[in-house]
Amino acid sequence: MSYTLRSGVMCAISAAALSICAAAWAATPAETQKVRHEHYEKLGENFKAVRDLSKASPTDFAKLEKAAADVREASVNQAQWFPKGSGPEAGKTRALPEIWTKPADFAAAAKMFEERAPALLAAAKAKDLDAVNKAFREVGGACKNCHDTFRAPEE
Ligand code: ASC
Repeated sequence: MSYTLRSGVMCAISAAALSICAAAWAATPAETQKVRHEHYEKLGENFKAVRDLSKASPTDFAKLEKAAADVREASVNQAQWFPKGSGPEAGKTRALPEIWTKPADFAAAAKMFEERAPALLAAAKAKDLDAVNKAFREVGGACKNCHDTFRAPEE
């Protein structure tokens, strides 16, 4: 369960309620861009935390599992972060127009991450660092796959 605060309303987002909640949620395109940016930045931090924790010796498996769980949660329903109108037309963003002009390809890229993330969490739960490293590389490949087509390079 994740929560998003919009216009003073706490949206409790379950998988079923998500589309309704997400629709109510994006106040302005600029605000959508901002919360999207923060969301993916936090995902990057959690992903790097998984890597760093997997290399620490001894590692903190509770922290590793929490970071992996947050990565997994971020992999679900990514479409919510990309409502129509929140691309470059709405302000400075590295989200490319292809997200909206090639929706099937974008959905496939998002699905790749969603399908690979559970193995990372399972490996962390199992305290299996070899499996964590393998899943980390696979999830990283999904990040890169999407970024190659749908995210502009850093300026
Ligand atoms: C990260 C991060 C990404 C991905 C990507 C994987 O840690 O911030 O965007 O990994 O570089 O290839």
